[in-house]
Amino acid sequence: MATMLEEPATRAAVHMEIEDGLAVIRMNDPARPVNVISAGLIEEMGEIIDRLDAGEDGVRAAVLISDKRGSWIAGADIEEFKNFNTPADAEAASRAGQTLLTRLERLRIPVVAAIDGAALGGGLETALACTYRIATDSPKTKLGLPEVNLGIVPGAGGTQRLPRLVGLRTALDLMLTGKQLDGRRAMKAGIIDEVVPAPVLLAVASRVAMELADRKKTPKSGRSTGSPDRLERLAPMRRLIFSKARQGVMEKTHGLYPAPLRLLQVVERGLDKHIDQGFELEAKAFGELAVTPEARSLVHVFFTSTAAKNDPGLTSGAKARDIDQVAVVGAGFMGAGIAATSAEAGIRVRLKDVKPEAAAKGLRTARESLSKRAKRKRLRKFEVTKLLDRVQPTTEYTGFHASQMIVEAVFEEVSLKHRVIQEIEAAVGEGTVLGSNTSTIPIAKLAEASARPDHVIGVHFFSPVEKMPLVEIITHAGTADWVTATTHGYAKKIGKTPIIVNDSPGFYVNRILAPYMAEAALLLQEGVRMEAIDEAMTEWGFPVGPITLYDEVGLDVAQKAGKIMSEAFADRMKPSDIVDRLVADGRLGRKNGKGFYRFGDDGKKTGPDESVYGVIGNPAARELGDEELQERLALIMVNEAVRTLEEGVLRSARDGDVGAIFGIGFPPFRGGPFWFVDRTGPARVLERLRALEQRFGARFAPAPLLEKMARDKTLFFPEDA
Ligand code: 3H9
Repeated sequence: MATMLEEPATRAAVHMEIEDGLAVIRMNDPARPVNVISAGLIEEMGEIIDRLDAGEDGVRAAVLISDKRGSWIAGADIEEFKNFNTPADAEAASRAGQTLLTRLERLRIPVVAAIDGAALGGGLETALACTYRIATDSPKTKLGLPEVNLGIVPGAGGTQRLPRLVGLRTALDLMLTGKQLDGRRAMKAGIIDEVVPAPVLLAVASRVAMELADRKKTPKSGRSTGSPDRLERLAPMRRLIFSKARQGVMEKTHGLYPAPLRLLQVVERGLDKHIDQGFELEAKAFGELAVTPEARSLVHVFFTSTAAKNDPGLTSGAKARDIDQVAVVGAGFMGAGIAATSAEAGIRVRLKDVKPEAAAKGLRTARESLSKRAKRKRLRKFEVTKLLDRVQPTTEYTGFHASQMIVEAVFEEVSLKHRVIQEIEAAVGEGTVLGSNTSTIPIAKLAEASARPDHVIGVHFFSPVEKMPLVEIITHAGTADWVTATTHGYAKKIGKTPIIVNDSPGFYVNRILAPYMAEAALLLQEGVRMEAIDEAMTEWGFPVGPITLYDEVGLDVAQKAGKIMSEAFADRMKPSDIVDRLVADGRLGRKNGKGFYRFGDDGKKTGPDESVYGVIGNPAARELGDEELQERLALIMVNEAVRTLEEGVLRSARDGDVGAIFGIGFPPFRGGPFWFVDRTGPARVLERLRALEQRFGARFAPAPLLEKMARDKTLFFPEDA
């Protein structure tokens, strides 16, 4: 006989239905867009486990499923991390999670995790405690342990269960990178037992649960990788794996992030012990890490970037228009990247260039990129064909009228862009957004050529488009709110994190980059070696130093951008003539294999090109400590960021942190320039800038807003103080 046991209405995050010996445990937190493991959910799940433990209604098997489409469990409730005041608070949270999942794992009945949507962090840890795991093939299904990205380690048993299930190398790779796998890749890794289409998930999971109860089936996961690998059980092999992993972490992070190193320690020490002892080590590490400044900054990055993605910050209530087709004008490297990224998100794309060869080349570049992604995602043949067919090349404006959004990515020249805007407008009607992927030209200037200036907006992608997560959306004074909302929606749809800024030279990202790059050139002029400058900044946490960045961006591009910025902000951004001299010497950076550094035939950087010092007329004999280099370079950028907020270029400090981290690689563990000011203290930042101003002049003059904040003792994020 079927029974339906409802939970009290006030506590409806989890409820259980029992029918014919099968319990279906359904999660659906009404207060949240996603299911999270909050203190409340732990309590409710605990009560359900009590009932199952007591053998309620002859339950023989259970299925754990979510009623929220596209979300299984997104992990621990990161909001609750803000309440961790001491390591003991966080350790207690970890222990609560571990205890719940150990109870789930040790139930006498089999439990099948039926996963559709994100199973991340504590979500995947929950699945690991189940007997059998089935995932859907939906693109929303993602499995991973992304805790290191929040400055912590998995705290609900993941550090111990995952290596025991899939082997050391696979587990370390997943936990150190935080990478997220879709159902098929998770099955290949040995995490998932079965992948099914979403509509049949519950039916399959229910059948499997009963088969497991009847011992007609056993879990398969873990086996495909042959794990735990026999070789990995040998002590020398293990030592080698850990030492390589440690080396990799140090190379990547310079030891600036405590979580990955601590993770390696917890896994290594826990592996030889009983799993419960491993849990002890894990809880302690979780507790200590969760209250570090690095973890606090990374949690800030999570919330600010999510908010930037979800909130266009428009007060008018203007609605975004749905986008299913875009047209890209200019099939160069950027245009092809924009086309590929859009197609990957399910959008049809017209990719136009003037000459058929150029359009064909753009198509090839876009398709190569899509094919690589399809391979990584293990798409089936028909899915790949469908994906590639989404990009159509053209030399005409045909088919443009069906696009809701146009992105022009032609050469950075005002007259050319003006002409292209007019041609586009002749081909499309009212209601089509006209976006320009310019990185330097004011959007208001571009709009001058438009018959519908309110439709014109900047949509600034970063290179390579497929990899860089930021899109800077630039509105000019006349941009209509629906245009802003639609562009924001488009950026989000293609998986980017957008920030919306007001039109101004360099917008936000290049504006704060310019004084930083100019300062690096001045340091070279003062005789500091290029590697010393680069190393100082990678040690500070940037992925590459500014001199390497010159080579990557292209010296000619940097020269052009530098001129525009120095014209606009003559008092602060007067560039040294070093870049001019290098360009005159035929050095364009990586693209022609000749820049500050040397490049091998394979395009890899081989070392500093000593002849550069001859070109710039300085023997590079001056030694400055890392601290001085870091202070000059970091503070000049941070100060400029504050100015952009003060001038209204940025709409919020939140966007400023997101833009600097995702657009430039400002060290995430420092939380972005504004978070950095808060953590360092505005008064201290002001004092250091004043000292630099005294030594080096007006380019270090503190932003008036900093002076005000120091005086009034205010912060950018007072709620997180
Ligand atoms: C962990 O699990 C530790 C354990 O090992 C230890 C336990 C003891 N918490 O991104 P979206 C909110 S650490 C709180 O726009 P999507 C988010 O802020 C955790 N809130 O949706 C947003 O709020 P709002 C490890 C969360 O569909 C809303 O949900 N897990 C959480 O584009 C919608 O989010 C992770 O690091 C959370 N865990 O993407 C996963 N997750 O509406 C973090 C989401 O107010 N989450 N919110 O703006 C994600 O990666 C994405 O949110 C997800 C959905 C892929 C799940």
